[in-house]
Amino acid sequence: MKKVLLMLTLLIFSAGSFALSLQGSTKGFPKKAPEIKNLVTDEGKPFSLNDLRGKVLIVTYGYTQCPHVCPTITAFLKQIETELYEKGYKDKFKIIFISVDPKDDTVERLHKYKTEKGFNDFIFVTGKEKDLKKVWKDYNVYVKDKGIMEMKHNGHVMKHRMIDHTAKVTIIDKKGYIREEFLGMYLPTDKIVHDVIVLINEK
Ligand SMILES: [Cu+2]
Repeated sequence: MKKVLLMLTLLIFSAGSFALSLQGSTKGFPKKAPEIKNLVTDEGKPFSLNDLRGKVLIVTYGYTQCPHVCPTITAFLKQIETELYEKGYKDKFKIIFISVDPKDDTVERLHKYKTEKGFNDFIFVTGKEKDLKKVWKDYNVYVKDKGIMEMKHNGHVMKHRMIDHTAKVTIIDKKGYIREEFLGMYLPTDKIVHDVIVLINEK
């Protein structure tokens, strides 16, 4: 009897500490992930959060012509993906990249970006401006298109398409609830890997 009680206590304790052990920004969460409508994947298929229910989702926001921020974020995400694959969690999570550039990020451009950069298992998502705007608003992503800007690189003038945008990752659990976010472009890969595993193992 004592043994059973001890086991029960341990179980309850570990279940409790699991829920508390998310390491991102959890303020305002859990929150039902707002519906994402009318968007399309880089394979030209309709994008639906419901189709991904049962997987932990790692969502970021950016554009293919982004000079620094998005390449940094996607490199970290690739590292996270590799670690989770090595730990045997393939098919238990999905990385999603939602465009902040309806003007230039066509389905074709997103697909080319994904395959050229080796992000083959990520889902890139785009759509019409009004539909994307709704998603940015619902997911609290700031987006400001600044057009073409000239920047100097080692004495050369380079033209960049500049869109200011929030750099962050939103983590959605298997039941479709936003649980936490990681802000900034330098993603703490260990923490994200840890948290995704915690959420994969939730009932
Ligand atoms: Cu970017």
